Amino acid sequence: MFSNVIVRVPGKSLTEGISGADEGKPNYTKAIVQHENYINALTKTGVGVNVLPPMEDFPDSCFIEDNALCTSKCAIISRPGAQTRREEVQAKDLRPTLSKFYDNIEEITAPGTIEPGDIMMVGDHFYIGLSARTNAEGAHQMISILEKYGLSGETVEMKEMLHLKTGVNYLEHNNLLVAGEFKNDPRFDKFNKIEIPEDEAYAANCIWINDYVIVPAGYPKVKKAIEELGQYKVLEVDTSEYRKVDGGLSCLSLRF
Ligand code: CIR
Repeated sequence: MFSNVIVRVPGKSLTEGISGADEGKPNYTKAIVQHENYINALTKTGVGVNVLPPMEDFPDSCFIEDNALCTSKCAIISRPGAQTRREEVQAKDLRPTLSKFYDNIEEITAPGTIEPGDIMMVGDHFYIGLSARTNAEGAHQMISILEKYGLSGETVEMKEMLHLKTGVNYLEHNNLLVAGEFKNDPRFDKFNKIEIPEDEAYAANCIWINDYVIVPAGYPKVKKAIEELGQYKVLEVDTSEYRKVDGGLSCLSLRF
């Protein structure tokens, strides 16, 4: 059960965000409308939405998921692996906002790097992808912090995807969306795996919030597969402008 989310409105600089997508630059006006629709969908799930203002100096700062890991016991401020994102976590409003909800705030320190887009929560256990953004030291620090609070973590080797949750996302009720390189990873065999077809790979990044699953608009096979599970109310939000800078639904919020 989540009660709160934190989002950050994108700045005009979103057009300069890091991208490997080769789909052109995001349209800022459209991105703002999509962000409002995202907030409306989150509100519908019953959570309180905390909206932080844009940070023009950081083109990728709307992808606030990568700034902290919010657990049931503590929040951990990250240390992003991407150089242009490293200082995002120094935002004046990040720690004070987390402090409204958490007494315990920890942080990852150099030389560790970690972007929580690489971290998937399954109950009290956290899978941490070792990506180009998250190094072994960052994962090690994160697991030590989690253990201090009675939580646990394990690392996941990965080769192709930007972040772990680019390709694997937990929808509670033992249901796991899996795409690409994670389809055959035996560590996920204990879940009810919903395999994402190659042509809808982007939609592996859906988010579960309470009784709802939010799915990116335009991926009918994935939407149908989730609806057929019969356990969720499904909402669609168009994220086309965020996809152009490799971002998806999970990246746009902290949920706790
Ligand atoms: C980046 O490359 O960092 C951004 N353009 C996209 C971040 C996506 N975040 C996520 O998957 N958690």
